[in-house]
Amino acid sequence: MNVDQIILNLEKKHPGEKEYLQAVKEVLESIEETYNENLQFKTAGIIERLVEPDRIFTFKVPWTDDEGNTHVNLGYRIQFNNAIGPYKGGLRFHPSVNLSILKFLGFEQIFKNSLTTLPMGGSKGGSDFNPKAKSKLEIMRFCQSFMLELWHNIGAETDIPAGDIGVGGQEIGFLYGMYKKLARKHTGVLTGKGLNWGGSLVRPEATGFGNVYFAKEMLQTIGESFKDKTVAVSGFGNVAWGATTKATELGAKVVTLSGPDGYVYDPDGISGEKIDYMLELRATNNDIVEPYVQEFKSAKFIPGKHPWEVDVDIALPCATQNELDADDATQLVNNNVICVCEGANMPTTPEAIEIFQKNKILFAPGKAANAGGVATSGLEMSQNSMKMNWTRKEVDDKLHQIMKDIHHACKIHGTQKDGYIDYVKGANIAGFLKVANAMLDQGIV
Ligand code: NDP
Ligand code: 2IT
Repeated sequence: MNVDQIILNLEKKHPGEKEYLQAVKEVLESIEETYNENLQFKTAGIIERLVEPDRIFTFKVPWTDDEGNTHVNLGYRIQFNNAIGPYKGGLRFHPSVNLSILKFLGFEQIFKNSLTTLPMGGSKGGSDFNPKAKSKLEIMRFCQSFMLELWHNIGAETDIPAGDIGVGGQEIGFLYGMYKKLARKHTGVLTGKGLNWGGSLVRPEATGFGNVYFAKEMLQTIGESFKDKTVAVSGFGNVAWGATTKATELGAKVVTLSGPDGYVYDPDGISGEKIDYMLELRATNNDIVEPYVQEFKSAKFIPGKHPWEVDVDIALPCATQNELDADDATQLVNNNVICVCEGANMPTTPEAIEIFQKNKILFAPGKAANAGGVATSGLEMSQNSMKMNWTRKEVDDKLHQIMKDIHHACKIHGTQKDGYIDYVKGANIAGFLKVANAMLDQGIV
């Protein structure tokens, strides 16, 4: 395999899809050696078949606002690969959504889902709809219109969507209500459902909890723990909330949160009622984090900046892609950060990853370190199939074990000669091998 040539060809075929090409390049670079060692992969065209989605659905989503005006957004579902299980992945509602972003997320999801040890293929979807400042009824009408198109192409055994940026419990409820009405079936077709109608305990906090469980394993490899460490978290959404909660529970002090407007620095630590307030802040449908400093006087707001300039031991980027660049990485390294563990999908730029790895900082990619969310979605699917509910402890224990297993897989495939664990390589190789071998077994399809 010649990675540069493949990327060049893909660039010609899909010009301008920079996030997608970035994600593909990272995976191909990691697996190149493993791939070349197995001639069967080449003969079966595994790479050529993996980098293109099985199919893409694009559709128009018309909806009316509270004043009666009509709006049209674009809707997408990208079914990438179902070699190891039905397509599975979230829906993102954010004005920045485009094909490149959803293709990068869908591609990453294949390897992430493979790492969870559960039988799930990879997909992603969403819309350029902006849920900010919309009324509940506007969001409901949008979700209903979105599902009116999507429902033909999803199902509990074919493709199971869930949440992502801008899609939380409320949106999953509206989407599910419409699916149920159209399909006349009450099945586990979506995950992240409400507890009263098929949801799983721990799913809301699972991505953040899993992220911290993973970081805990990383820290253990150097004889460290979360106890008494300072932590910078970015974002103030679902993942940031779960990560802040669990890191605090393990004895760390989380000192930052961030939004598109800047970041909040709270040297007293973001714990207890402050974590609850984060949820309130998100629920206001407002996209700024600044109001935190009016509520809690210990904090200050730093406009237009990322939290990576703060002197911390651990960094958990939990907002969005490419939010931590080379300058941020240099700053963190200069401040002697020991561990950077991605809660978001691809928040660290390739140049920043290189800086962390050169400096032998513990660094884990999202496809391993944020897999707790989709893993718990997998556990929700199992409970739906069995028509049973596990207790909070049962789900949390399973999640914890899955994160330990993912860490172990990364260690097996990523440990370098000097003992440093290259988690990027480890995650990509472990995730790839399972999918590639399944594809080999199933012939050219
Ligand atoms: P939320 O919508 O709950 O929160 C997203 C956070 O990121 C918000 O603080 C949001 O601010 C901020 N954000 C979004 N887009 C941008 C942007 N372009 N620039 C700056 N900030 C931005 O989403 P989640 O917490 O669910 O998702 C966060 C990350 O975690 C994403 O990368 C997602 O793909 C990933 N992830 C989520 C999982 C889940 O189960 N929910 C599972 C695994 C990964 P605002 O909305 O105000 O712009
Ligand atoms: O990026 C992700 O893994 C998610 N948004 C969660 C997907 C899911 O199906 O639970």
